[in-house]
Amino acid sequence: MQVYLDNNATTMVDPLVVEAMMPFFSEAYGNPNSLHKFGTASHPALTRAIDQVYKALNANDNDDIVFTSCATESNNWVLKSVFSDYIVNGDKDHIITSEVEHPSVLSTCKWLEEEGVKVTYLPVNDQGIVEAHTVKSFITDKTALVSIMWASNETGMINPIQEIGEICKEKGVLFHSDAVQAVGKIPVDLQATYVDFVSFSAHKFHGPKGVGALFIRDSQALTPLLHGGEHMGGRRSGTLNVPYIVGMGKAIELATANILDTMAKIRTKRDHLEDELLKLSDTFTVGDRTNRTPNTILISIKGVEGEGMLWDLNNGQIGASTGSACASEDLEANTVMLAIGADNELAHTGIRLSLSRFTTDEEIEYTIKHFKEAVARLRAISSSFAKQQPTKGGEATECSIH
Ligand code: C6P
Repeated sequence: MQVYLDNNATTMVDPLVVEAMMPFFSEAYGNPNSLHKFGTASHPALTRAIDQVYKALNANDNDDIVFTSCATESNNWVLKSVFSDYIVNGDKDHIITSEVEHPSVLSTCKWLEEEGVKVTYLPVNDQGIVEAHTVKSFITDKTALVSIMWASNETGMINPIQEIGEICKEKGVLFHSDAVQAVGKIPVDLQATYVDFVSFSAHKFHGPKGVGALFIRDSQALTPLLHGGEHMGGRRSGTLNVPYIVGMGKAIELATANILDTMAKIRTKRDHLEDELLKLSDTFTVGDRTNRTPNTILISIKGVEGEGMLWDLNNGQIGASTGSACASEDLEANTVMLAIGADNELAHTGIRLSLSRFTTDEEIEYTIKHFKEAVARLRAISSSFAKQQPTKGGEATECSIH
């Protein structure tokens, strides 16, 4: 058996999505900007994809949703263009984000700091949450933008986006949310939530890699990141990636059609897996389950190095991660666990397990068995664990690190 439990890194493309995309590679392959019939042949499918995305997110007709190449591009676009429009060409000088954002936000903020921007990296509480009152306390009349992720890729913890949005609105500050780990996993209603810019990416909800989008409330002005042939109304130049946009539309429709039912099914499997793994002594998971995306577990196993655990799981044909896929090669401690307050040793023991709607009960049972055996094997050879007093079972906790 093979078990893929790294769905926060990327997901399998749903076969129905592949089917929807296929005609646009070798049949209706014209450039949609061409005036001939080869170009216009893709227009109905593009219109449908746009409608699917608007409907899935309950966006308003006045809003703009612009397709990009990935969420990294969407995040770069917002941060760099707010810098250009409101800091270089305005009277602001400050951006607020959090310590636990994805590298596409954090690295861009570091670069902006070199350009003279003041950036505040907000801490998180012991649940890994950015608290709304903390955001409020750092906003000044020089703040141009608040950028806080909707849900964490590492812990799955969901931030109080509604509350933060209301604070930003009241203070007249632009609000961006990286919703890569929220869209397709939990309901995202953009008319019910005040947020100016939202980034998301198709490959996190069973669509293809290489296509993302940026939601822009009320189609407000934002200097383009890519200048060129005036595609997408001049918002983002570059020939439209028709098959991938069609795939994104189909994928978001499938992911959100019965989202509450899908969430409940995934949550049941995730909770069973988590309950079983927490029966191991000296293990805990990060964050309250009720405020977490239903597919995610970040578990810490005292005395077991994350990389060793990944290696053993991989030998058992189970794909998991120690955290964000883009940070998995550097063998550093999990930065989110450090931000929550774990010590360095503990922050090396995090394992992220992320399910999808395709994860089966059999795969969960197989993982429970292999995981427990792997922990026993690795603890037997772990010198740091051997040095500790043996702890009785039942001391495992879900929640925070103290
Ligand atoms: N996180 C993970 O293992 P792209 O691939 O550019 O469309 O998405 C980047 C991205 C942005 N924001 C968040 C919150 C993300 O989780 C990701 C991708 C993967 O956690 C790969 S690093």
